[in-house]
Amino acid sequence: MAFRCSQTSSQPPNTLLLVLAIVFIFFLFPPSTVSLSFQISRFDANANNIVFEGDAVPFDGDIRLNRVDFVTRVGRATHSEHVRVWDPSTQELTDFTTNFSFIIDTQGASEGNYGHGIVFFLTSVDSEIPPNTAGGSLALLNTTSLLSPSKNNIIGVEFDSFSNPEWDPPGEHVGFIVNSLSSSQYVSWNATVHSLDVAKAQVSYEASTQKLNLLLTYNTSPLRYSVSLDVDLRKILPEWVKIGFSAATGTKIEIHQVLSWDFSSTLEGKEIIDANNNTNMQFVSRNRKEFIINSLSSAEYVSWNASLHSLDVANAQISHKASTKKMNLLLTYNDSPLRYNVSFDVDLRNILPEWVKIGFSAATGIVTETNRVLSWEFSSTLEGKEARNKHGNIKLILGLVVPLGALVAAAFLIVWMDLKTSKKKEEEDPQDLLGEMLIQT
Ligand SMILES: [Ca+2]
Repeated sequence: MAFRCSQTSSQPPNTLLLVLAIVFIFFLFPPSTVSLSFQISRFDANANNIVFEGDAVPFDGDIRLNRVDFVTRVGRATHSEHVRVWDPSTQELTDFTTNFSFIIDTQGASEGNYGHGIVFFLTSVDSEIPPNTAGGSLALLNTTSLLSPSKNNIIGVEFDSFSNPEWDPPGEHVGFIVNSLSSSQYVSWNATVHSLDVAKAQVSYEASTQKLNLLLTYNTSPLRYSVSLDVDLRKILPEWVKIGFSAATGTKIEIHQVLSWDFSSTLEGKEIIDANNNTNMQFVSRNRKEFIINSLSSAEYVSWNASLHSLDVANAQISHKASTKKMNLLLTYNDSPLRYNVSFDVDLRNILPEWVKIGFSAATGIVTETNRVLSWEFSSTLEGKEARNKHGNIKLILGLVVPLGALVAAAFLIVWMDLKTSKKKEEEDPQDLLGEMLIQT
């Protein structure tokens, strides 16, 4: 009632009408979808178009994929935008072409004493570096995922500088890998011959012939490497993929750097993604790395020897007292009188978020041991109910959709009211027709 009164008693809000009409038209005709195309001649440290995982970092305008001050490292750099490979409703495939330049520096090591190479890959958008993928696994597939190749959804162009007898052909090679670390097609190649030389790779896919092609040339060498693979990408990849580079070192190392990268594909489409989720993924990865670096040095410790207690059952008690902010460890053994006691002053509020997960981790390296947990109990005192939101993304979308729906409905109502008013006014004053003109456009 009050609304009607104000409309009839004042001038129509023409500016508001214009804004609401634009909002309405935007939702009726969203911006057209486009295929992916980009050209990067320099990887700026502040740019947000590349997602870095593991060791990978921007480095003087390049991407450095691995650290070389430690062994067995992994790194990945992928583009923040995804590529539509095929359309499930029409079965249409994309064409794409990508050019990138890179350097592998074997640091003067002799053949067989450097490794393990770079891969340009296309894979599922939610793929992150799997655990245990240093060395010949090239930060892509581990011994678990290799057992189920049909679940992997990955195609890679590998520049493999170390021949792993478990899955590689003899000698270094460049070629294609499909859901596996074994090359589907390859040619022999040698990283020592081209160490520090700028490699220029072109990888292209032609939808009409279903051929994937690699051409590799070098700035200061006449050598050229060319490999092709017949592959129907629809049988390997999902509709949308992420693209990028991975590299790994093992006990043999080398430097992997990507200098430039361009890409273009033809198939259009609009991916429904939650941009916030991607940002979080990147944040978590970076945090994870930092956390590992910060925690590998013991804050407090006592000497202890695993071989003294091998196969003996260890009983560990870890407690935290809020009043003293002390964390205590008491470690005893079933068959030994030795006891280990460590205390650590720590304000957990400075280290941990409100809610945490608790558990155990273990790892083996090139030397191994067996680690087993036999029993576990836990109790804490602080009460509270964790606001777990498994459908956070959906709620976010709903949270936006409802007000937008209300906005569009309000736009309709106001425009309709204004039309009524304008028509009424037109009978009295035919000059003021803005509201009606907006309706006609
Ligand atoms: Ca290899």
